[in-house]
Amino acid sequence: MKPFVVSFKGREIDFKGRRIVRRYRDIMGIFQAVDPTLESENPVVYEVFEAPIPEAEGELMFLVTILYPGDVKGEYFMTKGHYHVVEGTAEVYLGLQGKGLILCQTKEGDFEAVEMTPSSVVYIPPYWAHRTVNVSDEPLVFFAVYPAHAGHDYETIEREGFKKRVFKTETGYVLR
Ligand code: PAN
Ligand code: ZN
Repeated sequence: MKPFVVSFKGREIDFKGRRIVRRYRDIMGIFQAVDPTLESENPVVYEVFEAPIPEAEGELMFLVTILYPGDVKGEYFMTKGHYHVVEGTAEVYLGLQGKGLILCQTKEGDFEAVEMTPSSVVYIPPYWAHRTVNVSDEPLVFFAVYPAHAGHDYETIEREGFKKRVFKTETGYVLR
């Protein structure tokens, strides 16, 4: 592979790699309630634009996620969330637009939630599962980079969930 550069502006992102689109019906099981209107409209909840990097040790994968604003009966739109399969791998998120909350937890039961706004850099250490929640009313856009061989374990989170969920209130968000 040779050095390369990609750039993007707003939502016109072409990182030349995979584009992953998650619609409501693909991920509705992660939310506490079911919303029949969303079920019939089936909107895009988030999309991921990856760079064409091989999933090999030594490589760094990078991507941009756009998580749209919205909620399911008060529970904010969020990503599925995962542990890395190679658990000793960290990740860095850089906020570009909107306001997010990154829920992090370990298999030992530790839990942390950190806010991400434009220009803030979030460090997710090895062994911490992570899920992103859009707590704003605009698209949450962020850049991520992690060891390309890390892999994604979604099953553990599907089975066990995160310790807390994030709901909309009149004054902001609340964790329950
Ligand atoms: C992120 C996430 C991305 C989508 O790039 O993969 O935001 O979230 P889910 O993978 O949980 O659906 C990341 O943490 N990659 O390792
Ligand atoms: Zn990750």
